[in-house]
Amino acid sequence: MPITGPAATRRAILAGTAALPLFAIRTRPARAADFSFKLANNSPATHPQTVRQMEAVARIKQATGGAVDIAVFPNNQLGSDTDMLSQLRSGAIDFFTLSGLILSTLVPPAAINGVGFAFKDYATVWKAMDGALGAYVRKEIDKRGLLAMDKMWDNGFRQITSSTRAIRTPEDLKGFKIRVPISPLWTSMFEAFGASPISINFSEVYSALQTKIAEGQENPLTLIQIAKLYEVQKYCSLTSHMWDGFWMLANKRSFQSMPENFQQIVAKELNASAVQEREDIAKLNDTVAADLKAKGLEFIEVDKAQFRAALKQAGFYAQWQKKFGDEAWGILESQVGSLA
Ligand code: X2X
Repeated sequence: MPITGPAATRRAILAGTAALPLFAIRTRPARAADFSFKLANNSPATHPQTVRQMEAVARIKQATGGAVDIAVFPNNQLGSDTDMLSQLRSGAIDFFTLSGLILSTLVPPAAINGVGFAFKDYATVWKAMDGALGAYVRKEIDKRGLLAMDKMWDNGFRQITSSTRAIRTPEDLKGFKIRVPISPLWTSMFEAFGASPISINFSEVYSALQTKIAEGQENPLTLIQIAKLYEVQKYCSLTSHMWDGFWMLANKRSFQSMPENFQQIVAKELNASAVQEREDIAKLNDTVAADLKAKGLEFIEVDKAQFRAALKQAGFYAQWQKKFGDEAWGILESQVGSLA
C-alpha cells in the first residue's frame, strides 16, 4: 500500500539527505564555515583560559581553511555553569570548560581530583591528570554522553578568602558562611570543617560577597585577582585545600559531525592551548600574591596539616572513599600516595 501524507514527505526528505549538503554548500556565501560552533566558559575575558581558547579557535579556523569556526563566549555570557552544562548536553553549546567538581553533578567520579589535600604540588597534579586518573575520569565522562579532551586546563590550588574573620585554624571555619560552587564534594568538605557552605554559581559570587550573603569564598589566587574578588574580601588564608581544573567538554553529536581530520585538528589545538594555559597560570602564581597584597588583601599562612587532620577526624576521607569506590580511590592513591 503506498504511503502518502506528511510521514511520506518526511521519509522522502530523509532519504534525500545525502544530496542536501552539496546543495546547501553551493548556495552558501563564499567561505562560510561548514561547522559553526560555540565554546563557552565561566572565566573573565582576560583570564588565560579565555585568552588561550581564543588562540586555539583562530588556529583551528586557519588549519581547516575556514571550515571550522568556533566562537568563544567567556565570562558566563551564555549563563551560569549549571545552565551551560545543560546547554552543552542539548547541543545549544558545543564546547564548554567546566570544573570536574561541578561536572560531578552529572558524572560523580569527575569530582575525584577535589579530594581535600590530595595533591601536594603541580608535578603530582599533571602526572595524575595527564595519566591514569585523568584517563579514568574521561572514560566516565564518555559513558555519560559527553566527550572530554585529553588535556585539562588549570584553575589552581584553592585558597580561602573572607570579609569578616581571619581564618587561621580549622576552628575559625566553624559557622563561617562560605560560598562554594554547586557540587556535593565542596559542600561536604566545608561541612566537615563545621562551616556553613552556601552553593552559588560563579556568575553570582562577586555580588554574594558584596552583599555579604556569604562572608567568604575559596578560589585560586589568579581568579581572585582577575575576577576582582579582592575588592570585596579582606583576608586570604593560604590553605591550598584542593586542586581544581577544567575539563574541555564537547557535545558528542557536534564533535562527531566533523570529518575525522577536523576532529583531530580541533582536539590537537585545544590540547595545545590547555598546556600553554597551565604555563600562564604557573607564571602568574609567582607574582599574583604580591599584587593582591598591594591591593590590600591580608595574607595568612596556615598549618595545612591541621586542616587535613580536621577533615580526617570528621570522617571526610572515609566517606568519600566509599562514595568514589575502591577502583577510583585506588587510582587516586596510586598517584598521590595513601590518604588514610
Ligand atoms: O566557581 C568557581 O569558584 C570556579 C570559577 O573556580 C569554578 O569554576 C569551580
